[in-house]
Amino acid sequence: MSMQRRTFTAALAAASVVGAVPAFAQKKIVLGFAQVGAESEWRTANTESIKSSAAEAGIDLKFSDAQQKQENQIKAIRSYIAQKVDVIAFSPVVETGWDTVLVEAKNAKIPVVLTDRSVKVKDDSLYVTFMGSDFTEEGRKAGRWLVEKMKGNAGPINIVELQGTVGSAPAIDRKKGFEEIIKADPKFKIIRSQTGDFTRAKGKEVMEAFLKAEGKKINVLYAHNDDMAIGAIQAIEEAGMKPAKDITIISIDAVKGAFEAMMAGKLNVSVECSPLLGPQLMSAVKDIKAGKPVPKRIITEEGIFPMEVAAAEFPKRKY
Ligand code: GZL
Repeated sequence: MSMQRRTFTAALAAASVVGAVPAFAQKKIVLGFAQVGAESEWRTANTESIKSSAAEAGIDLKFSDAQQKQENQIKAIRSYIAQKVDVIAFSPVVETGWDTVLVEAKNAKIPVVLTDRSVKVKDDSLYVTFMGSDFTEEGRKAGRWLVEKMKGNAGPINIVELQGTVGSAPAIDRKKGFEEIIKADPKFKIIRSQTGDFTRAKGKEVMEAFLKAEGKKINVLYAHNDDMAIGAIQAIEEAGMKPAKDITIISIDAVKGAFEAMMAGKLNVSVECSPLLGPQLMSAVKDIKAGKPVPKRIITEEGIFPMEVAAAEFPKRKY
C-alpha cells in the first residue's frame, strides 16, 4: 500500500474512532435547483448568484432552466427526486399547481426550499422555507412614490400597467400593493393593464398597443419589472413622446439597465428587488443538512432608487 494510501487510511481510521469525518472525506451536499428561465436581467443575476454561491460553498449544484414553463420545472424536480439529491430548491414560475410534485419530494424525504417566489399549497410543510422579497411592499413603495410625485396635481392621473407573468407571485402582489396605495385618491385611474411576461420584447409590444389605444391620455406607466419598462421606453420614443417626461415611468428590480435608463433621463424610479439570494440559499441548505432549524420565511431587505440618485448609486450596484 502506497504511503499516501496508508496516511489516508490512517486518517480515516483515526477520524472514525473520534466520530468526526475529515472535511476532505465528507460527501458533498447535492442541491437540485429548478430555475424559472432567463427572461430578464434580474433572472440572469439571480442564476449567477446561485451558481457562484454553490461553487463557493462546495455544494454540488444540479441546475435546470424551465424557459418560464411550469411543466419543465415539475420535470426538473422529478429528475432531482430520481437522482436522490440532498435538497431541492426552486423559484416557482406561478403560485399554484405544485402540491403533487412537492408531495413526491416529501415522500422521497428530500427537503424543498422556495427562493424568490412562493407557492399556494394546501400543506405548507411541503417546503422548509421561502426566502425572497415582499412583493406587496414593493408595489406599495411604487404607489407611495407616485402619490408623493403627484401631490400638487389635481388629476385625473391615467395609469397604464405592465403586469408580470400571469399567476406569478410578483405579478399578483405588486399589483395588489400598488392599488392598495393609489385607491386612497380617486384622481388615480388604471386605464389599461396587461401582462408583458417580465420581458423587454413583450413589454414593448404591449406598450405599443396601449399608446395606440390611449395615446397622449397616458400620464403614468407602472411596470412590474425593469425589463418591461425598458421595452416600453422604446415604444414611447418611437411614438414621438418623451419617456419620464410626457409619461412618468415607475418600475421594479433596480437592475443595471434601470440605472442606465434613469441616468439617461428616461426612467423616473426603480424599486429594488434583490436577486442576490445565492449566499442565503447555500447557508439554508447547509443548515437543513446539519439538522439545524431554518425560519419558515426569510425576507430580503430592499430600497427604492429615484433617478436623482442613480448616478451616485450606480457604481455601488452588485447586479
Ligand atoms: C422577482 C422576480 C421577478 C423579477 C423579474 O423576485 O421573480 O422575475 O421582478 C423576474 O425581473 O423575471
